[in-house]
Amino acid sequence: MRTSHRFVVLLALGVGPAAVSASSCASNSGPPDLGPSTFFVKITSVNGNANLPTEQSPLPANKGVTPESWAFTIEAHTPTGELATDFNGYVRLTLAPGTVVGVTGTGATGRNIFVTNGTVSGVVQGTAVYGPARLWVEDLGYVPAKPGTTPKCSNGVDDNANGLIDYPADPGCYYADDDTEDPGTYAERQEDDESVARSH
Ligand SMILES: [Ca+2]
Ligand SMILES: [Ca+2]
Repeated sequence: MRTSHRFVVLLALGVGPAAVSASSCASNSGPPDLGPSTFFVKITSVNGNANLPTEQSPLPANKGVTPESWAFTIEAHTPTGELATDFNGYVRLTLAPGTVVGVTGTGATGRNIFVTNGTVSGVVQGTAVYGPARLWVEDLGYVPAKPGTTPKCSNGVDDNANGLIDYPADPGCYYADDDTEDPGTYAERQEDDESVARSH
C-alpha cells in the first residue's frame, strides 16, 4: 500500500574532485511539487571518519572494488520545516552515482530503512561511488514484506477480497514484495518522481 508521498532529498558528498555540499530540491528549485513534506539527510561520518571529505581532501574515486560506509541521519520534515513526528514508514536509499550494497540500522532491510516518528539513523554501504555523489532518500510508500516471509502481493491469495490477486493484477500492490493489497496510487507516485527529476 502506498501511504504517502513525501520524499526527496539528497546530500552531495565530495568524492574525487568534488566538495561536500548539502542541498535540497525544495529550497533550490522554486515552487516544489513534492507532496506534503520532504526528507533531510545528514551524513555524519564516512568510513568511520567524522571529518567529511572536502574539496581539499576528497575521497579517492571508488571503482566498485571496495565498499564505502556512510553513516547518516534522516529526518522527515513537514512543509513548514518541523520534524514530522507522525511519519512512520520505509524509505529507500540510493547513491547517485554509485550502488547501494546494503543498509544497516534499526528497521533496515535491503536498501530500505524504517523511519520512526520522523527520524532514523543508520549506515549505508555503497560502492562504485565517484564524482559528486548524492545520497537520495525516497519514501517507499508501501510496506515491504520482511525477509523470509511471503509478501501478501505474491502469495496467490486475494487478501483484501477485491477479486484481484497479487502484483501486478491487484493495483493495491506497489511491488511484488508489497505486504498489503490495500489500495495505493502508483500513478500519483510517478508524478512525484517526475517533479523531482524536473527540479534538478
Ligand atoms: Ca495476495
Ligand atoms: Ca486483492
